[in-house]
Amino acid sequence: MSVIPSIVEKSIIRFDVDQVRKDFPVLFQEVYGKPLVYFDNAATSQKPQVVIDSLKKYYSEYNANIHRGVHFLSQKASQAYDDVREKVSGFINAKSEREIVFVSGTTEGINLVASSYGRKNFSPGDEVLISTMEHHSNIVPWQMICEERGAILKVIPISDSGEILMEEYKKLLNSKTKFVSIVHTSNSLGTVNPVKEIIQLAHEYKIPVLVDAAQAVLHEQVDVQDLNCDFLCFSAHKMLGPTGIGVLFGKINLLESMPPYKGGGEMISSVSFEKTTYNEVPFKFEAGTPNIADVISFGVAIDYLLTSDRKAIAEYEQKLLSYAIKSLSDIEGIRFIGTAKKRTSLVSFVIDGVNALDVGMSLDTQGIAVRTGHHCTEPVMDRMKVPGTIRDSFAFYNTMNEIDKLKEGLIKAIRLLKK
Ligand code: 7TS
Repeated sequence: MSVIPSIVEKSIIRFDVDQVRKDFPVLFQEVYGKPLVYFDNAATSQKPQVVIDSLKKYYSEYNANIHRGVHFLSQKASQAYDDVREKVSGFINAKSEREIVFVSGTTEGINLVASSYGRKNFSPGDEVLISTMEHHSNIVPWQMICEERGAILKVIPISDSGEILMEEYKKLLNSKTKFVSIVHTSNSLGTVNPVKEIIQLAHEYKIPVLVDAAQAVLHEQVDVQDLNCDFLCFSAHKMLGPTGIGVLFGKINLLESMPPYKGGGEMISSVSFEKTTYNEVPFKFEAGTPNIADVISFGVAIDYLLTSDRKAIAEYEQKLLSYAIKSLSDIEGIRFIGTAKKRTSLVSFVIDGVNALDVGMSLDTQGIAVRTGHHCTEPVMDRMKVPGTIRDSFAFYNTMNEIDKLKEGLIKAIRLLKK
């Protein structure tokens, strides 16, 4: 990566965004005759050339199914695939690579835990806690399993600024609570939650906690041992990797206690019509041919991030955030939704008298990609009493100049729409 990795250099911030941008080919194009400004990074990040190249290399040089062929290609693919599990384990500081289950993304990770852990452990009258600011993927799987098991889904309220009300959370914890599932960083408000404290409080009641880290892993170092979370999920495509692959981390004793989620090849130890026995963790949860190519290129994305100066990146992204808040604040009629003290690099807002979708479409014609709507967090929109927001989510390859273009674009859109 183009960020200078030397320890000596790291003591002063030298983050060269122009160099970094060269790693991301998609950024160098025009949309409707305008240079692309990509501000939809919370939906999916762009991919560096090395990640793109690794997919091509796999398919053109060593495509083979893994863990079942004695031949050269299969062994090479198996080794590359297995190496990534170890890499992911190091990336989030898991105790062992056995705690890493490959899934298709955050959504599948949460569904796996809700189905497998929930079906085994929830009984009628038990309570499951989530917060108002969850993505739908951390709401619906819990609703489904609660309905099936007769358990009750309880919701931790949030403040007007979009922060978890910790006193309310404490009041909701009790001996009937069987699980807490909480988002690390909100995709629609930008709030970074005090997850470590949330986990500590739940553990006082011996309640396991799942952390949805989909929006966290690109922007900060997430350490599962430091957090002491029981489960954690994230998606590769939001952290420079390909779509279709993600991670469920689970503490080994919990994963071992859980029944399989899907049946098929790879997840078994032996099969007969009388009795089938299951493979050990994590393979017990990985039925069928896995997403080999995407796992391998996910490993390349992790390497890219690990060889970069993540502290410098985080500081740069916070600068982008401050700059955006400051410069967009003087747009007439703007109201930011989500003003928590600790926030990731995204802004979400509404503008008086104009529809968010119309603004998004107008920005698109100017080459600026933003997201509008409820961002799969409808309860957040209800809580904030807005139908949807305009969301600009930044990554380290974005620039202050692009934020200036966004401001100009917004002013132009408002002028056109208010006519
Ligand atoms: N959790 C959070 C906090 C998210 O932001 C998302 C996706 C998910 C879970 C689901 O991730 P997936 O990879 O399984 O789909 N968020 C968004 C978004 O903000 N815009 O598009 C997808």
